[in-house]
Amino acid sequence: MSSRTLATALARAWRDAGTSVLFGVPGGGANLDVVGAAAEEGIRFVLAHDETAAGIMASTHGLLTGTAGAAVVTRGPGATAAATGLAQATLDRAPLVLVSDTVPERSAPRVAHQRLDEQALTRPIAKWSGTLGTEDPAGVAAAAIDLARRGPAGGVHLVMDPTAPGTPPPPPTADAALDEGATHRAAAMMSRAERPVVVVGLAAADHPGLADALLATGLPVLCTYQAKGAVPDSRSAGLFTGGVLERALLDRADLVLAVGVDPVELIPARWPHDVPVVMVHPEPVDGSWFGDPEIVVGPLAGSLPTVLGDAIHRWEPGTAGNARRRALDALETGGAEFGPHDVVREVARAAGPSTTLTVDAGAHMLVAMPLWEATAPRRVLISNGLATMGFSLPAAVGAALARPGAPVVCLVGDGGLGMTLAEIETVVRLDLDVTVVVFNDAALSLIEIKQTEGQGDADAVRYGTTDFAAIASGMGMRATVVDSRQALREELDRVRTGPRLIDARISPDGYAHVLAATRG
Ligand SMILES: Cc1ncc(C[n+]2csc(CCOP(=O)(O)OP(=O)(O)O)c2C)c(N)n1
Ligand SMILES: [Mg+2]
Repeated sequence: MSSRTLATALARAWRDAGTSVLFGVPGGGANLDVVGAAAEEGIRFVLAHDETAAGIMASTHGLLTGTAGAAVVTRGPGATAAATGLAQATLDRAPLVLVSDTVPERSAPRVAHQRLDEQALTRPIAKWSGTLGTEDPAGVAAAAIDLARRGPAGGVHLVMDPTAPGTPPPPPTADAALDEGATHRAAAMMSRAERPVVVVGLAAADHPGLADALLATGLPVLCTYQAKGAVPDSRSAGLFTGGVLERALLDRADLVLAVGVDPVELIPARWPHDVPVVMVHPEPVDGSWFGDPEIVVGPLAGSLPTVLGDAIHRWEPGTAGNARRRALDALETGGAEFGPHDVVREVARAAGPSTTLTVDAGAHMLVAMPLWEATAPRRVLISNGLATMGFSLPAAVGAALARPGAPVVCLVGDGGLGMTLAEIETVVRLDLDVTVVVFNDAALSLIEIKQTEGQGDADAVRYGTTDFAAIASGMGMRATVVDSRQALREELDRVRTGPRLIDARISPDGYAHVLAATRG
């Protein structure tokens, strides 16, 4: 069998699943076959600069279009460079099918060049890793795509080898049936509670009718980072960070109802609240972070109405709004210098309601996530399960292609942008409406504020100042340096669409306060 035959089987399976864009960095014949076969099936190829970036673009595109993201990389260094992208998809529960070629099994005894055990490499970071080979490639490709999409979604790695039989993915497990006993126990707990707080997590973010159902109860609702907007921010009680930001509200709760909260969203801090917890989840889930919760497994459409019941609870009117405002107040620094709060507020002011925001890992995230108001789920995208730097620019590319005509704002630190800089050219080449805003403090600020005596000095966490505007200009992107709130405002008013970059020279002074107010 030829690699083209395998590529065609995969491209057809992608097409049948609704995939419209393939991302990647080709490295030779077999993976160019994937590019060519995809084109024949009407799937557009988008060339990235880096394999992890290609994976993040693809998984974001898959997440937002409800299909499976598609990425192609070459054997050896292509596969190793894709590792973080694959892990991001897996731990952030985004659907991705990554395909690489390999030194074919038949030539492996004499070819050592670029020969790696690619499946051993990706097995721990993929939802599943297997070979697309001669036995039923169409069936294997379709099953791999299905596996990537099933909740919890994740990254699947297919290694193309036209000389090997291939490995079928594990058969799908049946969707979990509703656990009636647990549903009724949970409903009884809820009806006894006077002040339950609801926490919405990523597995419930897209559940139809969720916001209406929760708001109708009058209960305060917190959303995890990845579920931000599931209940519009203007009506929620704010973010569930797992730290101290929402603690005043949770201290008053006598029950916590976690809806679709995936343990991957929960930071390593200990759960400090000694109240009953009910978890409602579409699939079996590990609840040990919360201690010993009552877990209701099954379709949310079946469990949630019963668990919510119709009891009247005892929260004072305005509780959610007060909790949200208290959290925002706690994050204020009162600093006079141009800082991250100014940047987020100005960019948010200029952004239209259809904007998608992507946020990177770093101290700027701690300001951006609570201050930005989301009106709908999946409008704010962040890597939280892997929490990888270098997420937001490739995610912005994936989001802009998934939502043509709608603007994307990419917030990123100078450290994270340094990791993905070349994708600025991708934004320009594709002429995407992406505004990149870099919080340029020439430092790994989140690490600097955590650094203590005996952990190195400034050299361990600080860079020299980089002129990101000059770099972006060199790649053909409109770009400006701003060093005041006024200058930022003027630039945002002057130019309303991307591709463009704003290099915001901020003071990181307020971050220590923000970290303490968020995490304690
Ligand atoms: C790929 C990767 N490497 C390292 C880290 C650990 N880390 C988390 S935040 C951070 C600093 C980020 O610096 P920058 O992008 O400049 O953002 P800032 O904290 O300054 O806002 C680091 C090193 C990570 N999350 N991901
Ligand atoms: Mg920085």
